Amino acid sequence: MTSRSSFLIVANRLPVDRTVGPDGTASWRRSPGGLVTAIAPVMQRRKGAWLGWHGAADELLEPFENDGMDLIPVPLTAEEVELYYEGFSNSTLWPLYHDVVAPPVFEREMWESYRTVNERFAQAAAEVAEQGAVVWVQDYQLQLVPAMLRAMRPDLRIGFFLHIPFPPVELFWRLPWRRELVEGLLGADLVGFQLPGGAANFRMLCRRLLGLPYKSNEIFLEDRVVTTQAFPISVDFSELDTLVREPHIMHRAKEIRVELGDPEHMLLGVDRLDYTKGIGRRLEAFGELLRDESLAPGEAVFVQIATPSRERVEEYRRLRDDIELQVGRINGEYSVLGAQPVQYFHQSYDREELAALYLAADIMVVTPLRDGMNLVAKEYVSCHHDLQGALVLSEFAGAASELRSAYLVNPYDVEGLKREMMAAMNASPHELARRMRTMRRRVATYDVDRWASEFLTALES
Ligand code: GDG
Repeated sequence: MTSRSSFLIVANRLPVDRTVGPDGTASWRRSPGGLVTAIAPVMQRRKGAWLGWHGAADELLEPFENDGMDLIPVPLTAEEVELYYEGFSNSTLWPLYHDVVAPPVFEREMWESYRTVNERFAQAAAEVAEQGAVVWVQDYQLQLVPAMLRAMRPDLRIGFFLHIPFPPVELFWRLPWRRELVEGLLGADLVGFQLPGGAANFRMLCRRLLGLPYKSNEIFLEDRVVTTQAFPISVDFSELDTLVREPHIMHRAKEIRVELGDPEHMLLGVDRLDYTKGIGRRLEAFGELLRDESLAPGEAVFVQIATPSRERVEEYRRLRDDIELQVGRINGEYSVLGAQPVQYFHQSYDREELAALYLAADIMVVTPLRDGMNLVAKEYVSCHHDLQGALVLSEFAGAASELRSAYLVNPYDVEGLKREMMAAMNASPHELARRMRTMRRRVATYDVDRWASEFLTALES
């Protein structure tokens, strides 16, 4: 591999996971998850390098190649995983940026660790970037990197993209380290957000906190201009569209329905097990539909895939217990012999099985309390070339601003949620096709390629 690159992605994680085969040999496999799903195809085409942590604490690894990408591991100690990753990133920033749907913790040693790790990432990027290279920094774990990197390498073109919402000024203001974070981001030439609202929150914050003037989407610093703009992330529409037309996926989708006992309706939820995703709300609504006898057990099955996530963070452990209690209660009350209304899986699936599940489901239920975008909603739409299937979608997901013909819901309003779920189940094929066609057109034209190329064009211009 080359020692220097003209195009660099800097992200908390490398886009691969290590797997150990039955004979004990380790290999790398592309990991699931929003960010990776979105960027890997772009990386392969541009033959760039990707810098990130490889997932094991206290281990130094040499750069390696996988799946056509040069991968440069950045080490983390076990203590840093606890303080920088589980701590400041996922116990402070994550809840704070998601409208405080869980209480953020503010601890100085977490902040110190965040700064140290960000410095290490910036240093590593500075070492491998060619003169004048384009560096694209990803997400909330690395918000200090742009300014640190600029100080080391003023020749670089630096972009930053935030995958999660950027909160209103009043919420961000609570952060004891608010100034450092904003100054960190302002080290970039281009700061990208999922929605125009996030970009507007950021500009407002720069004015209120640092007194910086702005005009339309440009913030004026003493010696440079920082552009802020929305780039709604998307999925690889054509890859999914092709995949679900494969006979073995279509066959598997039919098989899934049979295995579920041939219910009239199959509802599906696919999420990382995260408190922002509103899993409890949708289960509550489904449970009440059974209680009210709007649905009979056996008539509808709710399949909830809850991929294990951040399992060492206290809030996530509590959430798991709550959800599993709720699932147990609903099934205890409403199961009949041979038919369990909620099928819950705390497991990860491969992409093909996931595609078959999307294809099999006639109602996709996506009810986050707050979500930067939500790729699951767009993946579901990409899989329904049959123009059947309904998407029930939270107004608080970024995706709702594009997928206007979904059954839009406020997940805090359980009655509304029940109403829209029933409307989706009772819709005519004609109505479903009308909605699905509009949504597919949007995702097909604004796919992940377009997202990445619009960002990079804006960054390089
Ligand atoms: C963050 C932001 C933003 C899930 N379970 C499995 C699996 N997945 C895949 C889905 C989808 C991805 O993970 C999840 O993406 P989301 O967008 O829904 O949510 P976050 O993980 O919270 O992502 C979000 C995103 O970043 C991108 O910017 O949209 O708002 O929070 O692609 O398919 N994939 C496989 N097996 C699973 O069990 N293979």
